[in-house]
This record gives sequence, C-alpha cells and structure tokens, in this order.
Amino acid sequence: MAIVFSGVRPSGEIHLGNYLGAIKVWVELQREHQCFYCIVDLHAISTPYNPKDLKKNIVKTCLAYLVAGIDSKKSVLFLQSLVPEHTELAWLLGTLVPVGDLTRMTQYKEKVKKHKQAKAGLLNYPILQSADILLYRAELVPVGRDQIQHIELCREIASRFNRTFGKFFPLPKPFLSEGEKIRSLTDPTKKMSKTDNPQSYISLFDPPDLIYQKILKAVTDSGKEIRFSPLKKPGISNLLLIYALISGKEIKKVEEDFEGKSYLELKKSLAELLIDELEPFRLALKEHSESEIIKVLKEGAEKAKEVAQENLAQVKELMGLRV
Ligand code: AQP
Repeated sequence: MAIVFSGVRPSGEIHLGNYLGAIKVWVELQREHQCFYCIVDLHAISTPYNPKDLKKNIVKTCLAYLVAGIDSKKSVLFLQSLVPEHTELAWLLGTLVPVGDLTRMTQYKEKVKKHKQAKAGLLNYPILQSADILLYRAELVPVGRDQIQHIELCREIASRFNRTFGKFFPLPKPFLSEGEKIRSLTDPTKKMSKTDNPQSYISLFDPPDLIYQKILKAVTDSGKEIRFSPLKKPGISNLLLIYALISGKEIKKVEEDFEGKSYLELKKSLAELLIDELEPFRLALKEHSESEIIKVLKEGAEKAKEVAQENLAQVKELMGLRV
C-alpha cells in the first residue's frame, strides 16, 4: 500500500481533462492505497480570480470528486486552506530551492505569458505543491502530463532535504493515466484547460445541448479518415481517445467501429456517450447542498491535520526549529 496525494485547482469548471487525466484514476487508486485528495484553493489564487466565485468553485470541485467515486470514508478528502501546515512546510522547503529552478518551470512561463503578470505566488507555486505532497510523505502522485516537471522538482526538493537534514521524505513518483493529455476542442495542439475559452472544454456539469454543440464544433483535421495519429491528426485522435476512455473500449476497437464513417458520425456518437456519462454530475448539482459539501471538506481536513501536524513536527525537529 502506498501513500497517494493529488489535487485540483478550483479555478473554474472541472473539465474532461481533469476527469480523465486525474480524478478517474484517483478512484481506482483509493481501492488499494491510502489516498489524500485535496482541493487546492491556495493554488487557485496564484492566478487572477474573483473571490465571489471561489467558494462556488470549491463546492463544485468537491462535488465532482464525490460523483466520480471518491469515497470520503476511504480517502482523506479536504480543502487545502483548512490545513495551515501546507503553507508552513512550503516556507521551510522554499529555503532549499534555487530561484532558477522556479523560473525555468514551463507552466510558470506559460502562465506569466497568459496572465501578463509575474507574481511571487505563481513563481512559488511548485514549492507549495511540493509541500502538499511531502506533508503526507506521499509516494505516488496521479497527475496529467502537464504536471510532470513539477513532480520532478518535488523529488529534487525532497532529496535535497534528505541530504541536508537527514532522510525523511520518500521520493514521490508521478502516476500517469491513458488520459494524461486531453486536448482543447478548439485548438488540439494545446491541452484542455479550465481557464481557456469555454468552447475549448467540456465541463463535467455542462447541460446536454451544450455538450452536443461543443463536440459538433470541435476542430478536426483535414482528410476524412478516422484514424488515431496524435501528430498527424490531433483533433480526431483527441476525440477517439476521449471516446475510448469513456466507453472503456480500446482505441483500436473504436477506430474499427468508425471505419468508413464520417467525422460527423463520430462526433454525434461521442456527444451522446458524454451526455450519458456526465448525467450524474448534472443531477448531483440539484441533489446536494453547499453546506453538506463544506462539512465533508472540514471533516477531511481534521483527518489530514493529524498526519500533517505529526510530519511537520518531525521536519522542524530535523531542521533544528525546536526550542
Ligand atoms: N488537459 C488535461 N489532460 C489531462 N490531465 C489534465 N489535467 C489538467 N488538464 C489536463 C490534470 O488535472 C489535474 C488538476 O489540474 P489543476 O486544476 O490543478 O491545474 P492545471 O493542470 O493547471 O489544469 P487546468 O485545467 O489547465 O487549469 P488552469 O486553467 O486553472 O491552469 C492535474 O493532475 C492536471 O495534470
């Protein structure tokens, strides 16, 4: 049994990329492992956001976890900002990280370009992310491909700590799924992202007519052949991958099923598949109250704190911060 940690930023609508690249895998991992699943609100505020939307996004993110199958009795499901040990450990770890290790992070460079602002919080994001993981001495981190560089940095920080103060942290490994990179519907050369144009992603809570409309408008490739080839046909390959992951079929089988059929036929079938798959998310919005969800997160935070406080105390001891 391994210790697992992962999280999603409540920075907008949870989309198919978050679901297929991360959350669906978390559900499988909780069967065998001790999992900590977090809603990382302190990361969400590292890019421009509206404070009025934050709570709504936290509640919807938690609802997405629960409907996807995260069991709050088996896994520790909690809100990051309710466990202040995350930020304290981030400060401690920050004393070990060269600034150059942070400025070279691809996501930092991309987000600075996108938001036209280079804030210290954004630069330090990977330190807080490392603290999130190391606070629970996690060994496995299920993430999408975009997060690999941050997990490598986390391993580097853990091993620098171990060399400097004594062995304490395991070196966490990333865990990638087949849905490691779901692409944007409007620009399949890019990953699907929640802070992009809403046409580019399918939210888990989108109504059926919107899902249908977005999939039918998805950018495809020249030619007519339905073939999986991410380099030559990124648009169609993305739709085939989503189809395969949702239906549970092999990509080859989906290709065979659509042999000789048109792009439109594939899109219509995929839209119907998604409308069915995502129905429980839409229904749950009406069935669960905000207070019920917040209660789950608070109870989870109490469980997380027990582990976090114990591990942080040992880190401080090793760093000589005990008087
Ligand atoms: N397109 C994707 N394909 C596969 N996995 C993805 N993930 C994100 N996008 C895709 C994975 O989902 C988890 C949560 O991501 P996040 O919310 O913490 O941050 P992110 O990677 O920055 O996701 P977004 O949607 O692009 O958000 P914004 O626009 O706020 O930056 C991670 O495991 C991530 O890899």
